[in-house]
Amino acid sequence: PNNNDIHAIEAKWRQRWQQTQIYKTDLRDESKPKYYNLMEFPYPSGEGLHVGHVYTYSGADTNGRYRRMRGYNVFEPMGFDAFGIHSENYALKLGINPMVLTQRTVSRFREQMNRLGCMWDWSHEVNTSQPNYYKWTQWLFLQMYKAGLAVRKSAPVNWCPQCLTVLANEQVINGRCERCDTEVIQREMVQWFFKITDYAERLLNDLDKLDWPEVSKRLQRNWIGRSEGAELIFTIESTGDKVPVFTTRPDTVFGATYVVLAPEHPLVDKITTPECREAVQAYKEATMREREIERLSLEKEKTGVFTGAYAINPANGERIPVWIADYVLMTYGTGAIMAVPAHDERDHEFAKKFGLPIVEVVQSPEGVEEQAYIGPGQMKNSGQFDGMPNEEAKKAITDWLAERGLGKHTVTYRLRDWLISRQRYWGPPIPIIYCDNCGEVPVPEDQLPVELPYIENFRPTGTGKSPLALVEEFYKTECPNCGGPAVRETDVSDTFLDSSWYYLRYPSTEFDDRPFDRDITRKWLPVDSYMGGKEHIVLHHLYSRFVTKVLYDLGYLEFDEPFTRLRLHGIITHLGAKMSKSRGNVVNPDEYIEKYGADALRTYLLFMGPYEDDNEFSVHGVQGVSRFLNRLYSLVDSRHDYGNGPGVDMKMLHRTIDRVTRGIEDLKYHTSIAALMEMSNWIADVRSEMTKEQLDTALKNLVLMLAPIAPHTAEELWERLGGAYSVHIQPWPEYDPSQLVEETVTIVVQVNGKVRDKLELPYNVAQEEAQRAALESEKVRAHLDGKSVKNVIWVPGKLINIVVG
Ligand code: ANZ
Ligand code: ZN
Repeated sequence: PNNNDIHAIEAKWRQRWQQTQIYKTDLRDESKPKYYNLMEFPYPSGEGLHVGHVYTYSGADTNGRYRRMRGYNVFEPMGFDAFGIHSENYALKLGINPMVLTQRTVSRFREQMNRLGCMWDWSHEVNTSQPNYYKWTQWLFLQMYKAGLAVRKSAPVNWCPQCLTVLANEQVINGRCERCDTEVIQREMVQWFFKITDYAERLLNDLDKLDWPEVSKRLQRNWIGRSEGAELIFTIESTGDKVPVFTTRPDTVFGATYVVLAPEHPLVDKITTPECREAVQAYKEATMREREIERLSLEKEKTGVFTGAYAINPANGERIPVWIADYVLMTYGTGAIMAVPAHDERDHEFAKKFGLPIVEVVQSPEGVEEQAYIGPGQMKNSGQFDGMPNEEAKKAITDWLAERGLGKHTVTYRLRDWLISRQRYWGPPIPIIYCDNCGEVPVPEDQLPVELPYIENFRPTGTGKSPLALVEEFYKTECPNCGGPAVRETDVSDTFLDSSWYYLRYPSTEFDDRPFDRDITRKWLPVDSYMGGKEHIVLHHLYSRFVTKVLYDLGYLEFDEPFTRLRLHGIITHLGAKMSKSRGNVVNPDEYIEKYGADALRTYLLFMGPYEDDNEFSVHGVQGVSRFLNRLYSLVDSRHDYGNGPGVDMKMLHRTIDRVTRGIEDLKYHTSIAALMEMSNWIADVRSEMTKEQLDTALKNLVLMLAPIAPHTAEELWERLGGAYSVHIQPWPEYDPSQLVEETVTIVVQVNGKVRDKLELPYNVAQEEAQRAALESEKVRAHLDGKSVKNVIWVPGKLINIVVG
């Protein structure tokens, strides 16, 4: 078929699917097992659909269609993450109110998306910027508030001078704003926070029970950043104030020769002596202007000033000076450290610069004058602990100080509380009212939603207040408690709050009186498969897990992890680099759909390489796949001229079913497509020798297996083959294992990575069997010489590597 034919065919089937509502899921169907097939919903930003979106949706939709053919009741919803800075920045650029503009971008997105032929059930669409959705986002805020997990506090926050708003730590990438790449500065402000840190331990431990990629588990672990150590108490000599410090090296406390407070530490002003006041004040102001990553950098020249105060070292009673320095952060540990220049690099550098004493307490091979020694060793200069291995001394010293009330074992997390407030317009107003009599009052649930008003001037004010703070009709209100005059909170909440619970809403969109229905939720959640890109690991995924756990604790949910199985696709590169406007290598999906049809683009994207790896996009590749799909049309259309032969061996069919199935299950879609290509070549080669029935069987199976990947093409070919509507509700083909019994594969056998033999083994041989055969091989045994097997690496159908030692 030519271009026009392809467009006509694809449009025809999309229309038919829509008319027959074939993708509307009966959520109450009890006859089949459920499968909740979730994929990331887009920010409907200005640029329109990106090829990255198409990549996510092609892979996830193929998975959903395949599961459906496997007999599952598949729910595949879609929606729009339409609130937030992405949409608002675009609105600011065009000077159109986001309330108007977002409707436009959403329709445009929906139109573009619909051309992809995914089996989305649009009857459950969510749009986070609609009152019927954000009413429940506000409800979620109130649940957090009631549970004591939403708190208002003054804190240094990341401020983007371009977007004129605060950012969560997760939105600061290398010290720059995630959205606009401007350098982020620190600012002290009163803000709403969610206490995600209360959940740090569970968020960490429960990673073990998830079927998630190792890389996302690792990144989440690092982000949570658990550190085991101790809090030791130093006492300020002049005031008697207790200063707890967090340390991972309590064994080195006898070597603590000074204390450093973060410049923002609340005790600084109190303990600073009059002679030092001026210098301390100047230093504090200079620090305010710095960015966190600079402060933490090892390379940065150390700076700091003496406060004039002294503290008592709890281990040896020595009087040591108290400094302030920017390398100590207020937001980690206790905001204060004991400095041990002999065994910490930064302290060493600092001590050298300011002439502070260096006392070695863990025996080092080369002394500590030139360089800090961070390795293990025997304790010295540490009283009764001398001679003890330092690892042991960590516990012994902490126990000893704890007995005297001067310390305790603790665990600290790098994770910070989730900053919720945004001084912007385009988000759900935070549902809190401030009353002079009653203080902070949550908006009663029956008064939700607190509707976001349409306002002319939606630009960020730059004053640290939301544009809503200029709208009297919005913020002036009555106290729900005492009826007195009161004002509303004028900040809106972070976009990541909107998306932290959207998967709970999809199945329950029909309910206006509850965020998610208990029965439907019990049936449909947790999500069976979640697919998306790699950019959301420490933001969206972590927040979603947190929200789920809180709702579980509050009794609203019966599970405490939202996404049972998570899979992340790789990045698409083009002309050797990650796509970006500045490089001019952005692939516009519309262009390819226009030229070759949606199926060709879908199929090509999945054919590029392993779905979870980064892959290079090539124009020739799309053309090649388009030719393959065209060849299928001729195979089908010319079938009446063939199939008059005596019959052929049909092993190829069975082998293909097996390969395609495994490819889809393992997200190696490219191998499934390669198998389909090989099978189509085989049909072309042997169709003269086939019987009518064989040719028909081969073609029908080919089309069935193509259906999840190229849904329009398969539907059209299925109809031409006389199949009943629709190909997408047919059962997935099963191969006959007995057909593959005499088939063999060549398995390469390695010992410690070196090839020692090649064995012809039955097709689909299992690991145990291959291992047994390998260990029986003479050539292999010659290299084992009695050593014991440490590990076996098995690549099904290809290779077995026996690791001995
Ligand atoms: C004394 C000490 C001696 C330390 C030594 C290290 C080595 P992680 O592993 O990242 O958790 N620290 C504690 N709070 C800090 C803050 N707010 N800002 C900057 N640094 C801080 O790091 C824990 C170590 O980082 C702590 O252990 C403390 O220095 C420092 F030989 O205490 B240590
Ligand atoms: Zn009141």
